[in-house]
Amino acid sequence: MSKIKKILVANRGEIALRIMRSAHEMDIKTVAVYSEADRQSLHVRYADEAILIGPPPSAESYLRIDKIIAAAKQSGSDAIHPGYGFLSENELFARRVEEEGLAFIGPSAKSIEIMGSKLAAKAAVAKFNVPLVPGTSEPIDDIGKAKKIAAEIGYPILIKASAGGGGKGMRIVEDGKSFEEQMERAVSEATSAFGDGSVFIEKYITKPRHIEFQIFGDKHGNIVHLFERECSIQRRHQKVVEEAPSSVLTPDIRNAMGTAAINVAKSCGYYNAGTVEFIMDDKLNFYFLEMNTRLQVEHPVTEEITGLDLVQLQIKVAEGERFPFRQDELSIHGHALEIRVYAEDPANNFLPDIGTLKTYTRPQGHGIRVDDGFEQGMDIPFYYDPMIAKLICHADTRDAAIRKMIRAIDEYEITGLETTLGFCRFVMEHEAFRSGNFDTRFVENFFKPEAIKEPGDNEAWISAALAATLLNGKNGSHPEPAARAETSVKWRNRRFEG
Ligand code: MV4
Repeated sequence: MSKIKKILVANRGEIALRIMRSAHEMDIKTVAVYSEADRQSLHVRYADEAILIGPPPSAESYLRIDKIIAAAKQSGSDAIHPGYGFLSENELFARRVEEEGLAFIGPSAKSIEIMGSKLAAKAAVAKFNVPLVPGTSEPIDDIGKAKKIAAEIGYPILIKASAGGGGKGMRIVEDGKSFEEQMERAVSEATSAFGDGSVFIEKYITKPRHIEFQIFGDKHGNIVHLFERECSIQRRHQKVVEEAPSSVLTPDIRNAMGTAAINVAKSCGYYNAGTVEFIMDDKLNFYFLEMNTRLQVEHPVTEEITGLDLVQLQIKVAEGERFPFRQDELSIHGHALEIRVYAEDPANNFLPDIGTLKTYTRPQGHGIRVDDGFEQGMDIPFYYDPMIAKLICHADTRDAAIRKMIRAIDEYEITGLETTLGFCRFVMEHEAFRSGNFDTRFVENFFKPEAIKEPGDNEAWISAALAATLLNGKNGSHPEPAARAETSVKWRNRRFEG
């Protein structure tokens, strides 16, 4: 393996920029690929070269292996970074990249393939001392036999599709009465959704926390973990808040989980960055669920607490370098939080609210990081994920990180569309979040759109104007522009209070 000179980034938005920044710091040239919807995007402007690969729909652009390989050849790239989403966990893509003599900045195609199937993953880790949720580890072919196992495990149980993931293809069965019917439905759903009807059953953990471990391997067989991320604050399997470290892990549990995570990675000969996902029950028992064979959206919280640049490490590992640290040289520094700012309307069932960023001003200051792919005046395209930005805060303690996050949310000014900023502020201020005592049902248990008592935009303006008028002691005159703007921002951001 030799030094990489030019990387094609097979992605868009904030993660494409994130990857290119690290590449440039390493004197590596970058090539952007883009769809017709992304002509004006920042990743296109930031790259040394940019190649148009097709119309806006992902299936005709960012998911086209042939076009991306052609762009890599045309530009003389020697490596491809897939980012997250799109082709990042497609083993055919990883294999093709390597067959074309290019470096894939990620794990082997074989690792992706094994971990892409939950049953193959369970089979791989079987001899590696990794705790699994009680259940079956073979595809169910005999419903009668499966029902007996379900009765032994105890209801409720969960039917999962082997080819599923991220919450897709799961079915809860409350008792034996509906077992056969639910099983038939699960198989037929899995067949039509994934083209693979293999399902298995697990005991249903009713109040799980989602805790994942960042692992990193080099191509010389060294694997370390970079501690955990707590991602229990989710909405319909979409993460909303992530943090590191978790406030429930003791050093002993952290060690045990970290060792299990490394064993999962060893079971498939893993190298490069990966994430091992566990669920934890209310008694702090943990179980391996699945492995994500990519750099994750929430990787910045790990970067903040370890001080490492994960993209730089990914590139070095792809170049064949040894991992520069031993496990005992790594430690946790402070506490980091990340919120995902989506162009979605929390008052309206989180419906995407795409449009133009009329004003867009990022928060600043010590311990604040914003990873985004937009500037004021740009449109959030309708074709892709509506995430505007990730806001990351790092401080000495969890409480200080939360306070910093609230300050940053209040100073983040986005107008022109609705965002999840206020919703994230609601989470930050909630007693259950503050105490650290929450699980994956946080949003459904605590968040109700009725909690939003925001006056309509006009009313907010009137209240703001009135307040400013009273403060100024001038009856009927217009408030100063600065006072108006400030008051309206406060209104917008504080609407979830209470
Ligand atoms: C579970 C579970 C309870 N028991 N497995 C959802 C996403 C996928 N990665 C696995 N998931 C779950 N698997 C058993 N045996 C509950 C979930 C689950 C969940 C897990 C992590 C984060 C959020 C979640 C929300 C609902 C259900």
